[in-house]
Amino acid sequence: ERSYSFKELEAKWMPVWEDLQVFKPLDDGSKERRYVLDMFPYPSGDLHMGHAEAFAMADVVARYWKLRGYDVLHPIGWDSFGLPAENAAIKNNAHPSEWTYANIETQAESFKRFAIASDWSRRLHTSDPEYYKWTQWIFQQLHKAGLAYRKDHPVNWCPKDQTVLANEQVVGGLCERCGTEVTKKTLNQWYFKITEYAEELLADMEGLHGHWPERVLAMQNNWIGKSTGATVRFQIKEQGAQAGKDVTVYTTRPDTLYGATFMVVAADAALAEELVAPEHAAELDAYREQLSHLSDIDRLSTERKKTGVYLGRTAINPLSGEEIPVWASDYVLADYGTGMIMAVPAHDDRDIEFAAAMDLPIRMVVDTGEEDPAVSKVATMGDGVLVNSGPLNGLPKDEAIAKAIELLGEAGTGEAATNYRLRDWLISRQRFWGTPIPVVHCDDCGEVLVPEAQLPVTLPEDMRGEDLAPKGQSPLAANDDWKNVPCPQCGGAAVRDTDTMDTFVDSSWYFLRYIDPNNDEKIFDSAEVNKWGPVDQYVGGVEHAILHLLYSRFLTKVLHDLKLIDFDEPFSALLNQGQVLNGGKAMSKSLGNGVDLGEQLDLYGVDAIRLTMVFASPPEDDIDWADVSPGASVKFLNRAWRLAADLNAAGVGPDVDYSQGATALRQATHKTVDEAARLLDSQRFNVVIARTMELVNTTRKQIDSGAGVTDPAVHEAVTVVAQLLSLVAPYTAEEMWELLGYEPSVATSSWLEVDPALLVEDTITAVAQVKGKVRDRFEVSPNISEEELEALALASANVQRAIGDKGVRMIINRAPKLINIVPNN
Ligand code: ANZ
Ligand code: ZN
Repeated sequence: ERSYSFKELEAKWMPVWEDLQVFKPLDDGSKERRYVLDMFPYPSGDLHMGHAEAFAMADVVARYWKLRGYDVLHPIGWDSFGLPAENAAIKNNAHPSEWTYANIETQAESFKRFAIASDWSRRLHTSDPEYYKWTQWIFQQLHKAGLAYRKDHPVNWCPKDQTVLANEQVVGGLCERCGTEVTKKTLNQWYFKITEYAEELLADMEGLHGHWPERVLAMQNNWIGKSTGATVRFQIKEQGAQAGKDVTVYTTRPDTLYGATFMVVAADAALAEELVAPEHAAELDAYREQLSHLSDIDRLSTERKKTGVYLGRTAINPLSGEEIPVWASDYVLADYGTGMIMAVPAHDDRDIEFAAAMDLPIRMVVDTGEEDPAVSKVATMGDGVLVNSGPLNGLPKDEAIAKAIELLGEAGTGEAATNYRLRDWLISRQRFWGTPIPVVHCDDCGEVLVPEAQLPVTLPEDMRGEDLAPKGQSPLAANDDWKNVPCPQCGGAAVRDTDTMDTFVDSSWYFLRYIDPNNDEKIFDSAEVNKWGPVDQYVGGVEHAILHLLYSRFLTKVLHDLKLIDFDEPFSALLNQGQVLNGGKAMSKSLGNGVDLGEQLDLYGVDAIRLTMVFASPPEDDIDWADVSPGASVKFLNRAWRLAADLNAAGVGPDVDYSQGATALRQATHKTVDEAARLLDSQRFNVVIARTMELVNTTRKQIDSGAGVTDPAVHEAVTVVAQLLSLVAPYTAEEMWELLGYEPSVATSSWLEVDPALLVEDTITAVAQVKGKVRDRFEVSPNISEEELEALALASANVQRAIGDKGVRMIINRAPKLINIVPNN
């Protein structure tokens, strides 16, 4: 007799699928297209449990849609530029490509073994010149559109990694990668003007509600950080040689103008230097020097004691005419709003701390019913009625805001304004293993784009080991052969830009390239991309809730505006799969609780591991590997497989007439299919597996209870079991499919058409008792006859065992719910 061996099945079916190119889309328009995508992996070592979990979830969607008759695109590739490859190269005196491509091969083999339903012919790697050529092309399109520019800017600098860090890469003042304290350094850097799209990025989230996790939308919303208020111009009082100049502040609370008792300019802003009176200049300089060591996060921390420098100037309040002192401090940021504020200590936390530290006046202008902040030293921020505010007195806060804006407008000293916390995207990196910025700097012509015909600007292949070590500038800057080129415009001596792009640029458009990955004439064929895009279902970790998703949304909008694509949001639906934990904690080297994916696959097989992951919880929840039982999954798969094996042994094939099958089992089968569709559409994958398990049990009972394996309803039920299992356990399902007498592949089979007549009635559970004691249960039709129920009960092995050799004295038949058999004494 045959037995179930996952090892044999894995070896048997993978080559067949590759041969049949099961997951290559038809792409001929004969079927409706669906695009499902996992966030592509970074090639650090082999696949881990987290990859497996994410890819298992996306695969359920891909395989389900295929069964439902869609033409499914589910590509795979690698996000293969980045720092770890460079660090490995420095350590091993190698080129980063060696480590990168070796790891990609390892991962690719693992993905294939893991039976990811991908079209491998579309595979891409962002570090391939064929790919990054188009990343460079995108840079140039942004440049031409005025959306890529350079500026001198104090940037977050990691002194250990010797690189610039984006704000997001500074966590609690420390470098996200190495934990070193971040400092500031002024560099000339490339930026993408994402701020130009702030409003659109915000507004278009409207359409994503219900399709993206709410918390991701909330995080994007906060990151964009829209606020509304007013800009207000104050006049600096004439002093000696210093003429009276205007300064502008941004405030969300123009209603509190009469409570402004001082002004504060960001100490590191150029404006601070402009404003400072000569006798205070030295003090300001010293303060700025200290400041260069602080991160923005520290600066904004409410824990730190407020510090600052009086600039020796006085400003005039445009509404009240009051004269107030001008200070510089680090708690005002140079690059938010206008870099200067009117301080209203009575109603702002940070201002009141500063006022307390510098002994500046506090004046309540909004009466909230709480204690006067001048007394309590606690700012009140709620709604209330205006006091001490001239023409605003008596108005509630909202009306006072409107009135203040109106008065400022009349006086020509201010107007309503909107502000965003979102900053432009700093894309320059002083690292080697990234996409080179396709620009040449010429003394005569300035910034010149490398002509399109000369793209890609490739990375040199002869740099390795120490050549790549960070030295405070890009390693490429030390490579004269690479760097020195004739100016594309005037032919004179010029140098290449030696920075590379943030790897988030590479990953912000890869989903488009998958649609036309081998195009060497264009970034992609727009018509093709419009057929498949946008991605119908994106799957990935919540750690990408902000940056990757925001950058992808931004670039999609830019490409849309450049008329390259006709949609302007990249991902119609997003699923954040949970994490795989062990012992309730994330797996980590330091905790020593890591679970090796390869070992798990060797022990239990791919199908059982995938099944375990999908069955453990709803896809968005974490899984604790300490709580699951892959061994039980193996047993279940064995039981399911056995059904098909039994049918095969009995010679039952798909040619049987299902309409002749036992009604109760047919109802159970059709009900399962009907419910599974709804569950899969709402991503309750774990429940689908529970239902599949129930159908396996019901089918086995039906076989055992009389009609036997030849009942046509059994073949129908097992066909459905194989299809549902194919979503998570493709090897087992494919083998079952063959045992059922079908041609491969189950993945390309069609979803059972539900017969509504079989859905009308639910099955009910009939109980079989022997002498009043429950011995068995069956799922039966509520219309089951007394004879049928009796036959079912007497065929039960459990019932027979209880009767033993005594013979039956009496049967009390209460079909459909109960049958009680009383044996002879
Ligand atoms: C006066 C005022 C009174 C303010 C009050 C608040 C409460 P959001 O919502 O974040 O936009 N601000 C403006 N520019 C700043 C900068 N560069 N650095 C630090 N703080 C700055 O907040 C805007 C508010 O933050 C502004 O409104 C300003 O303080 C402060 F009862 O102005 B407010
Ligand atoms: Zn030139």
